[in-house]
Amino acid sequence: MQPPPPPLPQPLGAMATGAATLTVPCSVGRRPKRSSQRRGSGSASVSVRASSDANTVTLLDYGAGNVRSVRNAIRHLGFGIRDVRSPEDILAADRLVFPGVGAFGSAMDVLNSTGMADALREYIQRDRPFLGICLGLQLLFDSSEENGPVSGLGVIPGVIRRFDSSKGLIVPHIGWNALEITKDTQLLQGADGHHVYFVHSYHALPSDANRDWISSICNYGDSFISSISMGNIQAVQFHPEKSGDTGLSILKKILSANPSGTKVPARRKASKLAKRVIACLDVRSNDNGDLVVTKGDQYDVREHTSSKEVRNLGKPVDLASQYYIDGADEVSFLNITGFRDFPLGDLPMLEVLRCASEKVFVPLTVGGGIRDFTDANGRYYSSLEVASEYFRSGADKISIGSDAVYAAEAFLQTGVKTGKSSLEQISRVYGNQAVVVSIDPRRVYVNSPEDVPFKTVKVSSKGPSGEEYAWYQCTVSGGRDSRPIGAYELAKAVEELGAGEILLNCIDCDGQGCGFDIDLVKMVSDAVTIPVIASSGAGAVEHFSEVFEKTNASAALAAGIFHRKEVPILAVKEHLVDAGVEVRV
Ligand code: 1PR
Repeated sequence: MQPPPPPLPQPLGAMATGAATLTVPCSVGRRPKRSSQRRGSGSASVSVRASSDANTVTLLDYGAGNVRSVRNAIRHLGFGIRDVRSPEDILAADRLVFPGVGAFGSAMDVLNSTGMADALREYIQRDRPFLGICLGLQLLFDSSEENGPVSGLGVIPGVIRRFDSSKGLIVPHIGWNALEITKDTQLLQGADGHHVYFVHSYHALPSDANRDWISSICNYGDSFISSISMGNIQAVQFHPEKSGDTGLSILKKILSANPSGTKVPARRKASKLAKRVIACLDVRSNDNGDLVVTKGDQYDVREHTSSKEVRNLGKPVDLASQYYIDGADEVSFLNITGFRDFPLGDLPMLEVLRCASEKVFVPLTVGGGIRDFTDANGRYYSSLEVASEYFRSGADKISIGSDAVYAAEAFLQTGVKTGKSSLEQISRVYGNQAVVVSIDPRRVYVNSPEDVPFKTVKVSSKGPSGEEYAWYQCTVSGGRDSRPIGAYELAKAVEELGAGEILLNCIDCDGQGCGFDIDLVKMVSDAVTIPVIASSGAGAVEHFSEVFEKTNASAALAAGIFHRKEVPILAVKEHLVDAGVEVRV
């Protein structure tokens, strides 16, 4: 499927538009062969036209996903943005940022059909300042096996391949890794020994043919290329705009670039993928109509007083910003009444997202109400439109709850992937790494696995009547309705349908502070090869180390203990380090 069309041209507003002539080195038209020669060294100089505003960055956004995070980070660093509207804008750029998003094939279709592929090749061959991010790195290579093989820009030798999940590797690779820096470059100085954020299923492999380009590698199953650097051409597989202070400092160096300076960095080994600690904000309107962060006990968010008000634990943007400063690896917003309110009618929620994305430079996930919808005037909105609005407003990932349960039930009944479910549509356009499925199961004790047609576990603590087994029944509408499907069956089905990650709640444990449901988390995280986020029940730092030691969870999420300031995020991280669990500190 094609991505949405390129964005409408943005007015340049007050940005400087004057052009000047700059002299730049040139090594036009050649891919370096096998030397350590930098592009431009010893080459002739040519004059090219470029804008005169040293504080303006030209951004290539072809409209296939969330570029808002990159925009926010660039603005946060004090730069203005000029959008590319034509191939000529690429050639006139002073510094070009290309945050490729979406799938490789769709991106190349857009670049080829708009003439931007040729302009990009020429810009790069002129050794003009360039930063590719994520897919913006991959597109520089010869080709990709994603939707293909599909030819890329052909600047760097090599084929982009999928991580191999056949031996149990969790794919997508989502999370924080430290890099092994292999080239003397000032630009990665800030990354030395620090974790940066990755989210991708495909990767570029180092080879003799592309060795001269590589500035750092990373390990995830295989060694893969995490950044390239050649003259003024930089590209990173990670997301500097979502890598906290470390990422912002790298981005700043690249944008204010004097990339020719060199420094010999310490060579550290690439780290293992760090376990993530996620802060979750359940958001809804209170009875006065104000959007507040709330928190339930087993999903009941009303005070146990005569007023029965919705519990108010703070303002969404303030809390999200604080958690970013405190070291959260991700922040999730769950619009918990989204199942009954139409999210695009919930403009305050979109505004919350916009404001949070200007202050939070780690990944933001938003969920609630993602489904097809017909409004009171009979206008139909597809789930893809709802998700797109969330992405445009600053979400890096969206999370689907109820609608994923219905899609999984239908898939398990028929065995047919219709391609029409919200899950399938959104992951096809935005990539499965951008789609989380949030599961809200409730424990149901049974005496024997034969009692139910669902996967059971032998429970660590017996049920009220001495039952030794349990299955975990999925619910929809915030736990209000139970469905005939288990968490295990749901997790496997949504993985097939295109989910990139599972947010695994547990209604029994929610808000209880007694620890995660280890039986549940183990069952689900052993069953799938996509990352599982353990959620519900954290009450102490030890609960985090327990879930990482006893299960295959990639991340642990908590809400109440952070909102009530009972346990700071830093204390969780310090405890995990002491327990030998790799985390981003
Ligand atoms: O069904 O697609 O509209 O999505 C609705 C989303 O809202 C789902 O992700 C669902 O989990 C969430 N949701 C709905 N009702 C509630 C509620 O609490 N009444 N919140 C709700 C789910 C669970 C976690 C919570 C953890 C950690 N909240 O997000 O933050 O349990 O809490 P703790 O650390 O305090 O134990 P759709």
